[in-house]
Amino acid sequence: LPLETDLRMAIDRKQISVFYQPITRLANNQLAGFEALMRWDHPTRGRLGAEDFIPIAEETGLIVELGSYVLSQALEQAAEWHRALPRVRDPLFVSVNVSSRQLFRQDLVQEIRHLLARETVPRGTLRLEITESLLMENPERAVEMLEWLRSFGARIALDDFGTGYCSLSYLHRFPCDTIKVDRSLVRDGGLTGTSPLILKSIVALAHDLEKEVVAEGIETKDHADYLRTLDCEFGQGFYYGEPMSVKQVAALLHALN
Ligand code: G
Ligand code: G
Ligand code: MN
Ligand code: NA
Repeated sequence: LPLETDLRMAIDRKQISVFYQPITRLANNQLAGFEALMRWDHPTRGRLGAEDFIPIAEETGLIVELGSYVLSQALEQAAEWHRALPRVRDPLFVSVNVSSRQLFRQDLVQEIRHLLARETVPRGTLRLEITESLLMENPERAVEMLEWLRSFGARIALDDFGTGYCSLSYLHRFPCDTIKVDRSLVRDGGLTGTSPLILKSIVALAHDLEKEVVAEGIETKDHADYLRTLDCEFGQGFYYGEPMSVKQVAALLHALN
């Protein structure tokens, strides 16, 4: 497995980087935070997206080390953004994907507690994105972990919501603050068909349960406008911005100042 061998050395060789995709508050079109997304600049294969190597990283357990790296980078960046931006606006949050190999390790809780103590960021800065399939691997343990993580000030986002097989029951079962509606549902939003109704129902249900909603895959102004009419809090997608490097984020924040 050559890719696996390469991946073992990728962090030390500084080939792994974290990109950040903007998440926008729909009500005022203001930048609200970013999702951290791993990238691998492979020496011969070029830049690889997460889907090209996360599965290998999960199989081999390397995801634990990679995940720790992303978490520490993301929090370091968030602290940097807070220093860079004036205090008049809400602090930007950073949303980090977590795999099951990470979540079900005893020391993830300690790790996050230490990171939150090291970087002085406001409560709620760190959001952890967790998929429902991950939660279903061990629901009792997942609930326990999520409660610990929240007690340290991390927020929990249910990722890829609407793609699982019995999504709605999870909203009651798992402690979470935010729901990220999968882009497959947003794609047809505002157009004809059943998707707009499903979107509308998901947002309404989330709000009844006092959870915020991020709509993913916002690619057009129509998508954004439709989600805004539903009072969906946040939008993420190519319409607002692609995942960008640390440098690009810095330039973006500089332009906001
Ligand atoms: O941006 P991209 O197409 O590469 O992301 C594809 C998927 O890979 C994302 O939906 C996300 O679930 C996963 N992913 C991206 N970055 C990370 C990461 O840092 N950790 C984990 N566990 N998954 C990630
Ligand atoms: O699964 P996760 O939701 O964490 O996914 C983030 C992935 O979605 C990344 O791979 C990112 O590149 C991709 N993505 C982000 N915005 C858009 C978009 O507007 N359209 C499409 N097709 N993909 C997007
Ligand atoms: Mn995600
Ligand atoms: Na998602």
